[in-house]
Amino acid sequence: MTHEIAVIPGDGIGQEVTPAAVEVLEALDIDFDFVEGDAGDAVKEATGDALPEETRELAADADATLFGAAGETAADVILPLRSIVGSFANVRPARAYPGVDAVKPETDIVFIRENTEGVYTGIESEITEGVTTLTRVVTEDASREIAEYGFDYARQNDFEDVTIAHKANVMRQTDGLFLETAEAVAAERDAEYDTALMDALAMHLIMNPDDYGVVICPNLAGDMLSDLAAGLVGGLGLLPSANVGPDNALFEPVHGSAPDIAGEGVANPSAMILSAAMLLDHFGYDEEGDRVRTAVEDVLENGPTTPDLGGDASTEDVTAAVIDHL
Ligand code: GGG
Repeated sequence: MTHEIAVIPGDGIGQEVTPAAVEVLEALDIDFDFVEGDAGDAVKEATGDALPEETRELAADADATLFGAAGETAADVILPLRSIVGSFANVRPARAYPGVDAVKPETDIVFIRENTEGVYTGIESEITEGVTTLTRVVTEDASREIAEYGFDYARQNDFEDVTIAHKANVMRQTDGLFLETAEAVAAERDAEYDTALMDALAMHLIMNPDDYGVVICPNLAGDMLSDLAAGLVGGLGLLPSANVGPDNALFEPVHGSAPDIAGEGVANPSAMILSAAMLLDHFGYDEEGDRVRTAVEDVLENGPTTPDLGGDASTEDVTAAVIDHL
């Protein structure tokens, strides 16, 4: 069976790490048909539209999408793409790997980030000069969907600790609904859990990351806390993610376009290749997904590594080493 994969490198280092992931997938004995689409800052400059209609259609029609990185046009590119594939959950695992100089080597946390609402609705306006507003939307349906996904994910992947992140003492209605709904889901499953105010949680994650397993978060909190956790394990070059919906999915590294190193050929492709491993899991190629993860782990431990991890290897060197290990 052929799987059609939309490949959208996007901006900056997305142009460098996305081909690396495709190369790794091509090295496996699986029938993938890769079709590339354009999106991002340069496309907007050239055409006036950061996400052209043909790219939208490509993602909608494909069996899954590999996305690289969004830059200044993130709100016009990655948010619509996540919606086009119907994703409601953004799964962001933050793991420390042997051989990588991690601040907290005991970290093994999966952020289950609500992917459709919160403050990422794009409902913003300038009501008068110098006064702007943003509408934060939280619904019972979306809160239920993400909480069910999070508790099921924890059970299926043997995580004992589940934490519901919120700020319901301040955002009483919106995060109040998120928290109340997630706690109801836990009660239905007779599942153990903790709740945590997201500001305090940021501190506790740094001090005691081993107290946490699965963290179920509203949208913005999931975006921020997963980046914080990247800092605990060696940087953003190591965090993959899956945007999961009922019928389709999009896989992307947690990092953005990294304009400071874009074009130099030294971006760490690990996060993107690990995102491709999550794509393999999604299609049921568990053994191949594990092989890719093991290959990345071997390379992280034994080199070569890119400058973000203290090495001097290029993106291509690391990709070739991963394929060699496969
Ligand atoms: N590949 C992830 C990416 O491009 N991140 C840039 C960004 O601004 N993302 C916002 C988000 O993840 O919601």
